[in-house]
Amino acid sequence: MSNNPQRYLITAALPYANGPIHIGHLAGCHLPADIYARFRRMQNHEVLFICGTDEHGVPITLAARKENTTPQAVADKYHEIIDKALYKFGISFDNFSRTTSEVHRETATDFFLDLYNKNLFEEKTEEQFYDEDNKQFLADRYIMGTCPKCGNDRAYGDQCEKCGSTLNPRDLINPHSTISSKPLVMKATKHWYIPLDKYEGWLREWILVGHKDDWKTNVYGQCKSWIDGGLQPRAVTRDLDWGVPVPLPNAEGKVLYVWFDAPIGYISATKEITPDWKKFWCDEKTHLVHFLGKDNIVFHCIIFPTMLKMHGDYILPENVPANEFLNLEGDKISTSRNWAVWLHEYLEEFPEQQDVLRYVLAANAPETKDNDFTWKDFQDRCNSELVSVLGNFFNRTIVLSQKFCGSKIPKRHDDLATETEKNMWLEFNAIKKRMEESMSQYRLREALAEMMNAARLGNKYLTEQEPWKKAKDDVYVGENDFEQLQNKYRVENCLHHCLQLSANLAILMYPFMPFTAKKILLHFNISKRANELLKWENAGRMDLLSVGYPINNPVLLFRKIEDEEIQLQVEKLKVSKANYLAANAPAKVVEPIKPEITFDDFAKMDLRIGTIVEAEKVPKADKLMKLTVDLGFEKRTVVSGIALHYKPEEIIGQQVTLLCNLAPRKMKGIESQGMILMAEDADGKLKFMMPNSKTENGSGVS
Ligand code: B3M
Ligand code: ZN
Repeated sequence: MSNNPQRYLITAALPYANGPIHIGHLAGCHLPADIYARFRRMQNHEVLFICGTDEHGVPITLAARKENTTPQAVADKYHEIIDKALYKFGISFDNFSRTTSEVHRETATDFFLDLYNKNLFEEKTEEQFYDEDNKQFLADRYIMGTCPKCGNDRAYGDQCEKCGSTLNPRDLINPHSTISSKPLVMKATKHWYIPLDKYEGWLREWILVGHKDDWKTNVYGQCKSWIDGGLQPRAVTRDLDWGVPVPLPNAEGKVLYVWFDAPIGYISATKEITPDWKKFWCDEKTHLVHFLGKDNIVFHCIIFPTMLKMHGDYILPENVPANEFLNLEGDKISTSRNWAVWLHEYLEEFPEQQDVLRYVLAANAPETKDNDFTWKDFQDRCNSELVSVLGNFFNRTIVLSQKFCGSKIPKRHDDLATETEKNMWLEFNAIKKRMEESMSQYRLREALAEMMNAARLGNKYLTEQEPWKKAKDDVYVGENDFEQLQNKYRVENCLHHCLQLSANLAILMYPFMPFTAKKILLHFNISKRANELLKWENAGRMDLLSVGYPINNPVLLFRKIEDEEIQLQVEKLKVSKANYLAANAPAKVVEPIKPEITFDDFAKMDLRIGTIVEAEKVPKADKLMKLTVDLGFEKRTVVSGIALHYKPEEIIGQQVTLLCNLAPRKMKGIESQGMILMAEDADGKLKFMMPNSKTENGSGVS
């Protein structure tokens, strides 16, 4: 394949610049796209890997409102944070652009005008919600009202976050503006639509027939259900003051819909870095591959391709290997709930550990179904796979080579080689082949698992050969002894193979763990030749390292992740959850104050301090506990509803305030001779009312 170089244009979905980036983004598209791009580059193909931030659309304007600043300032801030984080994770974009760039504005404008001039849009005037106070039409997200499905009175025009229903602003009961809080009026407004319905036949042919076998089932399935559900014309303009302006007269206050301009961002980003951009976008020979998460499938498989088709100058994607979602500790990742692992925070807390996260996310990638990221799994995979398999093989190889071969690449002794070495390399080459196969079908997890199998080959070989034993034997044998030399050569031969295998592993791992691959090359003093060495065609070569070349001191490839580190992360998530719940808790209903009483009424109560001396649960009553309270001068039996809050053994010795002259009452057949005073917490927990220091039993309370 490498002697048949192809051209690849690889894109990863443009993250919205309305917040930082988290592991869901990385696992969903940026990492798989990077793995694929690195792999194709290693095969000597011509590759352009494109991304950037999506800086238009309502989410940015909402963030600006929330942060009390301008949309541009929000975009500037998050563009930088996202760019930096992805760069530090080794995501090897050729251009990480932004949709507020001048080139993009021009490109998107021209694209729109091209379709307009060809008379391909439908123009429709429709009544839409209008905020008279602010003199603007409102995007769905700015409209709030009562959800017709669950009654939540804070549902948005596009979705109810309480019950999860997808809504249309017209579904809401009492729709009002989130900006002015006033009710909305209906007003006519004109928009431009792409007639998706007219392209249905073409889409059916292109996707449902043409890509039946090569698109992933999850992607194909989503497209099929969209097409079968009937396609409707779709507006590509909005009434909004943030975005690429609609380039037509009488279109003030209108911009291109963010999902119209964002994918054009791939074209603009290409234009920005090469004057030869047309060879990527307009030549049928280019393999255009879009990486993204499942919520973006319809835009990349149906809407954008229809736009490209309408335009006519552009190629269509060859594949759209979308991933499903990555959840976090069993829950959907959510920016608003701060239920996420933010990349910039990970980098601070696990410095230099980018490859560990890359490995875990790739090994557990949601390629065919939603998957869960847990910190425990992160730790397990790091410690039992990276440290114990890969790191262990490499470290043993280097340490033994230092010890027995004077820190130089030892000679290979083919005369001493057995079937074992031959089979090991045969298997290595088979692994390489299988990896190529998996990679070209976008089954990256499978390819990564094969890479680990190659490391296991090395471990197995080393363990079987036991070079440390052979080397030891040689101490006891005389200088010119034939056996001694043979053993020395066997050790050299074994370590030679292990060292060559290590360098070969660097090649296989490079798409997945580029930092570690380079660290390996550093040990062999060949970092300068990294680019020339890390070529796919070199994998399987037994002469990557030259005999006699020095080996550097061992540095651990991976370190063990300790329980405490994991604990800390889990705690952090718990805090996020608690904070979110506290901030969003429904306002507590305060019980109205009871009717007034006189002092005499109050004075009728005989309240005394006592100590619980016995406690047991009342059988067949979840809430009740039978207590014996010592009042000093006598003991009382009291039945109290605290069994869900305390265990009997916890409250022996607890001082309490007892209302002693309450008429006795039978509960579950037990006579209760008084009542213990309790306070109820905001979260419903019962607490004992008691003196703030130990007080003699029987003391009165007034
Ligand atoms: N910004 C949605 C997202 O971040 C959107 C992707 C655009 S790709 C052209 O999920
Ligand atoms: Zn609802």
